[in-house]
Amino acid sequence: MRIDVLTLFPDMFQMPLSYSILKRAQEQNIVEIVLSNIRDFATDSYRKVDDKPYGGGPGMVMMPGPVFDCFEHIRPQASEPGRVILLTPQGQTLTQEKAVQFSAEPRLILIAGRYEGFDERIRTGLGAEQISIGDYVLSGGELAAMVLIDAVVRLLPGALGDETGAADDSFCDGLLEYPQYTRPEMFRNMKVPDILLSGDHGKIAAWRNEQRLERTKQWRPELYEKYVKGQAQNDK
Ligand code: 6GU
Repeated sequence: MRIDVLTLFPDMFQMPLSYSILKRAQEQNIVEIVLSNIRDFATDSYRKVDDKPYGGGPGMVMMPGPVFDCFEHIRPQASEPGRVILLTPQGQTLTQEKAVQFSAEPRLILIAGRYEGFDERIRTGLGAEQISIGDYVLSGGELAAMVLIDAVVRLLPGALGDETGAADDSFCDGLLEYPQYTRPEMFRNMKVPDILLSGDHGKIAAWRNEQRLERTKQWRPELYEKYVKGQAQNDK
């Protein structure tokens, strides 16, 4: 997969991309992440990329020119046109289901905005879909783009050392994970549940399933309701 990121702050991406799974996935050519600085495509001597909104109002708006020029520079760099995604709080919320869909694409083109927003013609003219990472306001789309990249890249074949890894995650079937324990058996008077030490793999699997249901019901009742409805649907 190729992921292009159009941003005013490409340096913000260096740290998260240089550790752990994202680092290894790039080294192994599972993903190629190409950062482009929108400001490199500004045309005036001040390298201006934002301007006052028509009709008045507070703040500054990202100008369409530099974003279009940046986009048209990178688009022909790969044979695939790519799915164009604008990171904005107006977008649909990123879910595991969407991450799975994105992970099946050969190319994503992410556009991270700053300032009060994008000129509307960026969305319409580039045929972009909009994605948010939740109902709160960030100072820009960069952190959201990094969240999306992390969620997507770890799903690519070979990205996790252990191939079963992603299938076990919370949300892959709509339930939270079961509790995990490691050594020591007793820690500050807190003991590992006996069943995990029993060696009875059937009982352990059943216990873990119960725990997943119980925890989801208690902590994320809305996910639990959805899961139960889905199960009822499957039984029909
Ligand atoms: Cl994608 N951008 C901004 N600025 N704030 C957000 C967001 C994105 N997702 C949640 N909050």
